[in-house]
Amino acid sequence: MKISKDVKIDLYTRMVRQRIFEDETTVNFASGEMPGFLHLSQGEDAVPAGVCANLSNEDAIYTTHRGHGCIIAKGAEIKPMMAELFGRIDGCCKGRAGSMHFADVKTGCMGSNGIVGEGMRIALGTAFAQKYNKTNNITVVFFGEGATGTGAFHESFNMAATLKLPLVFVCNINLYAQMTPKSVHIAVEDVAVRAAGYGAPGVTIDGNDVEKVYEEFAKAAKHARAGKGPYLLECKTYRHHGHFEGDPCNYRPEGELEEWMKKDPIVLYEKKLKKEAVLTDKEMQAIKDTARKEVIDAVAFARASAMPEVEELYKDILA
Ligand SMILES: Cc1ncc(C[n+]2csc(CCOP(=O)(O)OP(=O)(O)O)c2C)c(N)n1
Repeated sequence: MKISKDVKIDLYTRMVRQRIFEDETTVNFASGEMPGFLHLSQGEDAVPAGVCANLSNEDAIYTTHRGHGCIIAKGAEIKPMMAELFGRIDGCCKGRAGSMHFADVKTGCMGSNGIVGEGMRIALGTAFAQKYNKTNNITVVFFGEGATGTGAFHESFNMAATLKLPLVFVCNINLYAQMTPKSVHIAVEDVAVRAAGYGAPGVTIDGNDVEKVYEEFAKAAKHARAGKGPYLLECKTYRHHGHFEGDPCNYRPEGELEEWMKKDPIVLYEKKLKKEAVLTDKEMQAIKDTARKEVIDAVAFARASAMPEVEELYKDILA
């Protein structure tokens, strides 16, 4: 597949926006301005970028407690996202959701989920509706390897395969489920092999290579849009931060983070883009500066937004 210059710049921009959003978030969280927990996905940035560059607003995504990157890559506005993290009324969920339960329906971000694996069951409903209404749209559910041991994963995959739903399962292997290494709780080297148990394709790729993710996800999306049912894309990557902000990471072997930092997807892609004369250092810096300004403006927007009134608790409730 020949990837155009515009797409390459788009992939780079999607990664940079995620990274800079989380850089700023870390600082504000540490200063105590943001309530709740924070799980960052820095280091995994190539996966949302490569996947979401293949999607439109009418395609749906579901993500996890570690979902900021996916939502930014899918195109949600930064200001309401930041206000949500600050728990303010101008947040994309009016300050009720916080980091772990973000949603932005107009860009197809149908929900994050703090319950490991449960996004998959909800994604089945969207995928079913897309098929039933003959839309040609697809649903993508992101999750970590920890979720592949849940009943939700197997039940959802089985149902998606049986009903031939347009649902792509994207598994980010970041080597740990909380503090538990993958080797301790998963019996197979590549979880992609599990798709065969449901008669679906399963593919394992380098999740730090954004163009690889883009190309391989394009195949998965084509499969799902053609009515052939689910697809499992396993992306091997690493999270630079701890499981949550404040995690001392004392379970990581010495030198592991340093080895993975050499494979930082943004740094790798910058080298490639420069070598191919797609972008100069100055142009890449300009993309970063734009992203940083956007995030700094979003922090000011969030700080200026009011806290929700108590009555807000009783609105938007369906019974
Ligand atoms: C059903 C359920 N069990 C346990 C937890 C506690 N928990 C929160 S995150 C997590 C690990 C998730 O690991 P993984 O799915 O690999 O995602 P990652 O955090 O690596 O992105 C666990 C066990 C939970 N939130 N939900």
